[in-house]
Amino acid sequence: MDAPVIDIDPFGDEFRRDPQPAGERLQEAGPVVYLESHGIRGMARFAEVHAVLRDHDALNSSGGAGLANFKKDKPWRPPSLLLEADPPDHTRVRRIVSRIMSPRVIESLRPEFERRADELAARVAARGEFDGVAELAQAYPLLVFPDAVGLGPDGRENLIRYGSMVFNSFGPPSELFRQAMRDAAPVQRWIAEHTLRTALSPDGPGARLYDAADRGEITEDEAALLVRSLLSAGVDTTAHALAWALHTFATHPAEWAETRADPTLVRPAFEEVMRLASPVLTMFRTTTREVTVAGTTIPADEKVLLFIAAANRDPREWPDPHRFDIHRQAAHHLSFGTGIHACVGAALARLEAETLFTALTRHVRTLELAGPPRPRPNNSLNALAELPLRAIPG
Ligand code: OVV
Repeated sequence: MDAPVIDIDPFGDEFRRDPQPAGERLQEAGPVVYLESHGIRGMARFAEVHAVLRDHDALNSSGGAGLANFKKDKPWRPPSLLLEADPPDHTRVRRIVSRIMSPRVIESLRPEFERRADELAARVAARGEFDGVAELAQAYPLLVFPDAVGLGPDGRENLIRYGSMVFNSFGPPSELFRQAMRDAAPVQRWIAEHTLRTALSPDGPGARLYDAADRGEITEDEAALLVRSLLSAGVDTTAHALAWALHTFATHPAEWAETRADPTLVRPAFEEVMRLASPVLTMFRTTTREVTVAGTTIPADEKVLLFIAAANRDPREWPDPHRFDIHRQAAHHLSFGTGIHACVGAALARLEAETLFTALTRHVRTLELAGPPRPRPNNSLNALAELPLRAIPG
């Protein structure tokens, strides 16, 4: 073994409670480490995580984005055509989804998002004390995202349940995964039903994917699986990002005051939140051949764990990395990934954040914690279950 051996368990309670000290230990140990808890390699420095995400030939995705190696272990659901696929298959469908989710298409949603955000921000400001997770961070994506995709109004709570299943599945088949999978059948049935043409309004991205099927660019089954990707990755991730943005502003009153005074700071401040508090903690790639990273050789067909959140705080890349600096050039953080698998919904997530926090600058003068935040344990997400907040309107 030519990589330092580390006893950190990236899916254990201690790491989950506070991933930051572990991230620093991993970075100090070297560019590539061996995690004996799961018999895998890991990387937590920005340069190597960035390079590996871009080297999709040597480190692929069809081996799975979680701990399971799809070449050896049967996946719990048919693999995603986006997340868990490689070129050329990936390239073909990614092009279609990218077009349907293009910045121009997403921008057309702005007026409706602004209206919904304003209503919601006014309502919570008037309430004074509220749970930032349930009443804003989850409520807002659940309000706008299913509409934007073309889903009807019923059963939206299934999206949160399903997100939890998907992101817990990226770790070991632990108690956490078993809990997330308890009573999974009705949730999976709801998701499957809502990926069908008949469940989707004729004017949204869902229907546009079925248009591509009608043109013969993809099959009907592929269209359904691509809608499943939107439903898997589109709600939970954004909800946690918004929750961390609320938490960060609530604990940095000077930055909130500055952002209120100049709402053009909302966008850069959100990028800085994404850097500091990436909802995605870790993601895997699988080596397709023997590969040498920063002088360490990794054999073929090995899982490699990328510590995304740690890389975003690597002092080798970010001066004063733990500081929330809304004037920092933060947009090259890795929370949306990078390379061919970079988040295809990033523009939508950014629009949700921009519209919600711009509305909050109009309705909320001060924001503070009204109690301790409660974490939501998850195998790959940095997630909050509850965020008690107090807002003074203004
Ligand atoms: C990025 C991501 C996370 C979870 C699921 C998927 C994608 C998917 O394509 O299903």
